[in-house]
Amino acid sequence: MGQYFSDTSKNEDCGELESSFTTYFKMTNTESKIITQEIIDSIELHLTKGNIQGANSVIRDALKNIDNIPINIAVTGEFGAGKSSLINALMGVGPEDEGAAEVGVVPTTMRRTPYKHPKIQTLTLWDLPGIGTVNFPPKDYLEKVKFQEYDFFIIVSATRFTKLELDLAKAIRFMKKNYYLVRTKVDRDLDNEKKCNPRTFDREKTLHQIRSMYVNTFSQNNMDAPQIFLVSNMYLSDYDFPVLMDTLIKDLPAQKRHNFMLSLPNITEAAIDRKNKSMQQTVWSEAFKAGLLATVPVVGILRDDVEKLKEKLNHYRVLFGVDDESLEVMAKDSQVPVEQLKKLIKSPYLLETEGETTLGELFLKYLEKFASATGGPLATGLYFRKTFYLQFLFLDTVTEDAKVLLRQI
Ligand SMILES: Nc1nc2c(ncn2[C@@H]2O[C@H](COP(=O)(O)OP(=O)(O)O)[C@@H](O)[C@H]2O)c(=O)[nH]1
Ligand SMILES: [Mg+2]
Repeated sequence: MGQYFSDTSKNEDCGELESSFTTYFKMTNTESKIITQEIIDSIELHLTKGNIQGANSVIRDALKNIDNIPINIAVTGEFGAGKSSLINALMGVGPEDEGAAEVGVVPTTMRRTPYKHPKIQTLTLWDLPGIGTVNFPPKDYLEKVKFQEYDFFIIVSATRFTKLELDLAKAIRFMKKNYYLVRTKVDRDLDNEKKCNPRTFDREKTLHQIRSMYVNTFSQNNMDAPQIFLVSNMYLSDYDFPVLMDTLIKDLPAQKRHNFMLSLPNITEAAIDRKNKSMQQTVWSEAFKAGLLATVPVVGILRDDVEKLKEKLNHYRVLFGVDDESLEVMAKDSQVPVEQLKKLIKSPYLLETEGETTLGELFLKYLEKFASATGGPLATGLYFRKTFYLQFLFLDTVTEDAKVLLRQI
């Protein structure tokens, strides 16, 4: 066990560093990788040659890029289709929350409206006027809304697809952009169907019919139907919203995945786990980067580290929606006293008692929990500085807290 306490992460043997780095990223599946394979290869190459500075600078640039790269998502569809509601869903805010898109209002402007994600500054959702409202030909419409600025389009429809919308879809593809077709309000369709045919009502059959109607519209116009996501903005975890989240993450380039994953609402445990995986990769990369450059053994945890750790923990709590402000909102929405919610979770108390002893104890706890587990930095044979192990512990704690709250509410 003694080796885990070595306070320095300096490892003279580059071969070992190289293999631990690649081992970690090999354990991460391709679809959730936030660093591209080319970058991983380039780091590996630097390490093979013993070029520590080179490897370090590649990691530094990759992390900077991941943090700063903008993500712009266009949401288009006719008035009342559920664009504003979908934008709020993607931002993880309720219609009454600050910064939310106003729901159920007639658009007063024919221009696009940007909504900045409340937690992820680099992510903007653009509310575009429906093509039927402005009545432009698709090419002019796309020019007007500055199509080239978006990573992808979401076309929202609540009834059926018009010819103009089909043409728009075709034009988007022609411009070499991706679009996703989201059919909203399926909860309402199911309710209506149930009311009209209470005895013969079949949920799956009704959903299948909605899907088929869209597929037919495409095939009648000699177009391949895209994947169609049946969504309820009211009951996000019930239909295809989780599939939509998975698909968007998978399709985005690796360096945009991290912030996009973090931006998504905690609607399923799988979504929370994905955030964890994504954050883990950044902590791991930071730790690895620090490990490469460490030349002086650091004894214990410095006062400076304590402040930084506190900041980290708070940041993670915000990202996982278990910070005080999020708990207040949750308490109001679920009408459960905030004290009661706080009793269910651990992260608010993690750093409550100050001082090195507490952090030391936490560190021991981490080792107990993870020393025998496969995966994670311990399994790779690299011994990072204590502060990084604590960040992994924070990450797992906020992840568990988010899950506990999801189950509770
Ligand atoms: N039942 C149900 N109502 C929805 C859904 N999405 C939106 N709405 C409602 O439909 C209306 C129009 O939604 P809104 O998001 O403002 O549409 P927009 O005009 O495209 O921005 C509002 O009353 C919403 O509450 C949904 O998935 N299910
Ligand atoms: Mg709207």
